[in-house]
Amino acid sequence: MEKLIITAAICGAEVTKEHNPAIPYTVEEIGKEAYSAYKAGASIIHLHVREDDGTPTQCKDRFAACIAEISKLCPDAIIQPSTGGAVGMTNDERLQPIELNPEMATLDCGTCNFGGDDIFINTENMIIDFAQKMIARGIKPECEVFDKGMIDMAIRLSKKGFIETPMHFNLVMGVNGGISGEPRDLLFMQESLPPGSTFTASGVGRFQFPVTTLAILLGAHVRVGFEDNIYISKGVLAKSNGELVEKIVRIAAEFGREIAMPDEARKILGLKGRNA
Ligand code: KMH
Ligand code: ZN
Repeated sequence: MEKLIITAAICGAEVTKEHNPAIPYTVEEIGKEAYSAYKAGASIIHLHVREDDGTPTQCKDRFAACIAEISKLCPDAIIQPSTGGAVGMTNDERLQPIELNPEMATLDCGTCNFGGDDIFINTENMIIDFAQKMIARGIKPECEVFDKGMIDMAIRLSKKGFIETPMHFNLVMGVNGGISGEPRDLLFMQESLPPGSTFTASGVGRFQFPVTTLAILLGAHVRVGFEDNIYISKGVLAKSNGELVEKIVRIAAEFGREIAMPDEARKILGLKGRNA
């Protein structure tokens, strides 16, 4: 079976220190959390950034500072900025980190409810615009899909040349408004992917470890981290992203799945390496 790529979503835009005091806000805290995940076996850091008070931001300079800090501590890690940002941000705000030419960035492939009154807006024209801007900069998109229809959207847009193939997907399961994270949901999503594509699976909240464990068995890749889940086990807060990654490494070892180093992950995903 292919080696396992572990992505750590270390921060997100929604969770706060009130949920778990270990959520990183400052540049130093973000660097420390990225390092804890990297040291434990994560090769990709999915990155959101915050102001020092925890407010989510897509500010290019803040991304640049966090990327520099992470690169100092984790020299070969793949850093994957979010272009999703936080619910309610404008397109221009969200797109700022791609100006730093990362080797990867997320591309959210559809609109969905996001809990309460929140709607995470990604219209077809927005997706095309984001995708074209990524192609122009040689950035590999990770297609974030929260439901099956978003896979179909990505397939349609790739047929029109807006997303290059083979595509890489992140199946985000268990968002309040997207597909749930039951085993049959993951199998259905996997069956719906176009041949030749790669995928990572993420489970939100209580789905984090069931979804990722099944993904390991299926030969897929996984994402863990505070963005999706703040608990190491039922009712017990995780002390760090590294602790969540360590748990996934233990589970993978039980099934004989080796962990991909960052350069091995680059090969699997067809990345060209860090952009200048
Ligand atoms: N924070 C969510 C609204 C992404 O990173 O591309 C969007 C999100 C997806 O986290
Ligand atoms: Zn994200």
